[in-house]
Amino acid sequence: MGDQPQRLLATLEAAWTALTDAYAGLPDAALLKPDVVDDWSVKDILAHVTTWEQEALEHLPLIIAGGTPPRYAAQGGIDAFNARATQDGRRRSLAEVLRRRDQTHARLVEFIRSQPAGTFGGRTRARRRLRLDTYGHYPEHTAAIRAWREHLPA
Ligand code: NI
Repeated sequence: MGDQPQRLLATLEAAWTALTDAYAGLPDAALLKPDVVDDWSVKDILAHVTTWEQEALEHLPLIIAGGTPPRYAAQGGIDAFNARATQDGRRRSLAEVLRRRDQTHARLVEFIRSQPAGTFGGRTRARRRLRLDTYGHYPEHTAAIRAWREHLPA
């Protein structure tokens, strides 16, 4: 492992911690409340974030190998993909969503660690895809949870 993954992992973990801090301490019932963003609950958001980490894990090996993953347009577009994934998430219990969150994130970190130095260099397609699916994605949802939480009754 080279030094580049260490900095990348620090960036990833800082964004991840900000996300987990945003809902830390909320009771389970609050995690299930809709309307954090549109009709999504925190649970829906976490399932969504996990879906995109899974997408990164699925497609990064091909991108690293120089290939091009299938476009979401072929599946009806990103919005349709997200809507299907949200429905899938709603069929899972909160406990399962949280377990998948932890397992998927751990797999992602392990995957990054396992790659040779330079794999995620600044201008690589692999870095761009990783950013879009993970530490560039979490903050949008972190901010939404924080804004919602400020208006929760104490
Ligand atoms: Ni999102």
